[in-house]
Amino acid sequence: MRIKSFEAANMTEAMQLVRQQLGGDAVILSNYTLNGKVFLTAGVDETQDFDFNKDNQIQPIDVKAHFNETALRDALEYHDVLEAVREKILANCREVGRNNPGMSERQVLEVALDRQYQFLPMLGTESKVKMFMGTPGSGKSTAIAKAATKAKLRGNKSVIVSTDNSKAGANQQLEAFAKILNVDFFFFKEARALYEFIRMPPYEYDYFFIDTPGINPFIDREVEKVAPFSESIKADKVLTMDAGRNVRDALESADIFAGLGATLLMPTRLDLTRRIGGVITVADYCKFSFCGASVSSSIAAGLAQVDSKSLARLILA
Ligand SMILES: Nc1nc2c(ncn2[C@@H]2O[C@H](COP(=O)(O)OP(=O)(O)OP(=O)(O)O)[C@@H](O)[C@H]2O)c(=O)[nH]1
Ligand SMILES: [Mg+2]
Repeated sequence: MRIKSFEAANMTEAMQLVRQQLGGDAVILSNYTLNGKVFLTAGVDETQDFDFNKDNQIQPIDVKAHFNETALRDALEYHDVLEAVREKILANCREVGRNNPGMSERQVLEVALDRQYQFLPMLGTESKVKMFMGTPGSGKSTAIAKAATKAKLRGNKSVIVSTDNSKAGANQQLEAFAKILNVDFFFFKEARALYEFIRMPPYEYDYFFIDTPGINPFIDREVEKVAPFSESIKADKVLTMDAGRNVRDALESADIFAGLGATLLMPTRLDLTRRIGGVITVADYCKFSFCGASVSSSIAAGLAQVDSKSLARLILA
């Protein structure tokens, strides 16, 4: 086993270094972003898999004897999961398969995904303040409408807040929706006003759903439209991401939203998507927890829950 740490300007560059120095089989062990730089630790297993027996002696294990890795590898390749993440999932699968020789590929994958990813219900995340961010048209407002509907159905009181003053009529859709749902609606142009509103006690709302302008994360001045709002408050920050985006674009884009504070991932347009490699890769690299998914443009359809079972089903479909 060789382990090496890398420092690079961005994730793409870091991945190039990993490939150059450790080869295509390298697995990412950890990564984080600090002051805009990516720090990443990767490793490569050049011999065999090992397991520790009771006597703490190392014994080689014939991993192929236990389950059919090829089927899982083929599925992950079909979905275009980035190599390093694919290998990490397969390594987890091997270990699960080793410990549970009777398990099917699907069961092995489910357990492996459960180890590798975190899954939270949309309304059950840590903070009652939920801020949605993403590229234009990625489904932020639709997701808010769906979440607010669910909250309403559960008897919770929520408020919808827009901070989107970047395009004409941006708020009309959400405001009209809030009216239909009989939910309070506010619009704040300035981060300061949002901050004052959120911190104003006593909280009479069970949930605050905050919409932000859709931005191109590759343009700094667009990022600056969301940054002050994100920095001004503590919230669960949700990245809505079109599930069908190609994996490398998705990763570079998501990395910037992670820099803006996003820790939760909500894949959208799953109904229009066959290959979810972007989603799987992004969640692993950026250490996002899944918090539901959008599988329809219809608000009545609500948000779908994402867990290891549904993710495994999508991968093996
Ligand atoms: N098929 C499908 N359409 C969706 C889904 N989510 C959103 N849409 C549609 O995608 C379009 C954009 O959705 P919005 O919710 O307005 O996206 P947004 O991120 O708020 O867009 P901006 O505010 O313009 O940045 C709308 O036509 C939605 O109906 C989904 O899961 N599936
Ligand atoms: Mg919107």
